[in-house]
Amino acid sequence: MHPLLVIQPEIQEAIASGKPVVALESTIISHGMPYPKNVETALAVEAIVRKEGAVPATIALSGGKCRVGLGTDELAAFGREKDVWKVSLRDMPYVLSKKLMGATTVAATMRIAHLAGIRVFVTGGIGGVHRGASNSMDISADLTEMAQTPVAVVSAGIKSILDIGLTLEYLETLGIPVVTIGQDEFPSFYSRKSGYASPLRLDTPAEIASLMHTKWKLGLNGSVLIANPVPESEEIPAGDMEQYIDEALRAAAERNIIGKEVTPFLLQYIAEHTRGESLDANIALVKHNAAAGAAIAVACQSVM
Ligand code: PSU
Ligand code: MN
Repeated sequence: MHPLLVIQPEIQEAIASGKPVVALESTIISHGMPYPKNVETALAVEAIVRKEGAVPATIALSGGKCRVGLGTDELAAFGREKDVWKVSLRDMPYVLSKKLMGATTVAATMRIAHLAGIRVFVTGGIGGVHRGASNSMDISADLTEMAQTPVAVVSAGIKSILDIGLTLEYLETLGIPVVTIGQDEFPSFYSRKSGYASPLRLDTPAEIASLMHTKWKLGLNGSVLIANPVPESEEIPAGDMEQYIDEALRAAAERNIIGKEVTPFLLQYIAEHTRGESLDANIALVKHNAAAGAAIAVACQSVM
């Protein structure tokens, strides 16, 4: 085993015997939702993965190790503590060598999942190309990591705090298949609509598992992005969100928020200014993604 990995025994056993395992990120816990709903959601998501027949593996950094699988107390600490680092690839060497607590983004979680031998990863939304990126050059390392690491990512699409059109172009450049489950339009996180057609559509876990298998069999490295539209009953119309997003972007510009602070700032601003409605939608869609990801991990058993 890799010397920087600590894998919980149950997860290690599942990986070794080819049972379905689903990786989960921790930035969404430490920086994506307020306490205590973040911890409740993380535990509920793990339970859903289990119910669907897969083993959950929440990933984070502590004590100089990449932890694959957190105990309940450790998971709660990542939700409660104030000084947890947000760790993308750039930050991994520092946070590990300093033995700090680090919550992993999509990029860092994928890398660790791959080191551990996990093929399916569930999150809420990925990072992407920010609005105004032609000036700021703010493009998430999630995208470049997805270009090289063979772990499928299940999300509810891309939040329109980002430039969805540019992000889809960038994903095309990087050779990342983008598949939406059950509809032709690419979803935008809180909403089932985005105004952009999904590059691909597949309707069943078996078809998605087969596409993943085919990509990797070809020797094409990198991810498959699977977009799972938020359930209709939980969705917030894209038009309603747009005003909050515009406000949040203006506030970020006024306060000169840059770099890794941008995404957490926007997420928190929007959550506060929609009186919790966006948080409820966020929780619902992550749970929905957990079920979809577990079903895909189960389907992968028959094709991999
Ligand atoms: N987008 C969301 N919710 C999130 C994130 C993104 O809708 O919680 C988090 C994920 O952990 C993602 C990270 O990997 O933000 C991207 O940060 P950045 O834009 O700084 O790369
Ligand atoms: Mn960024």
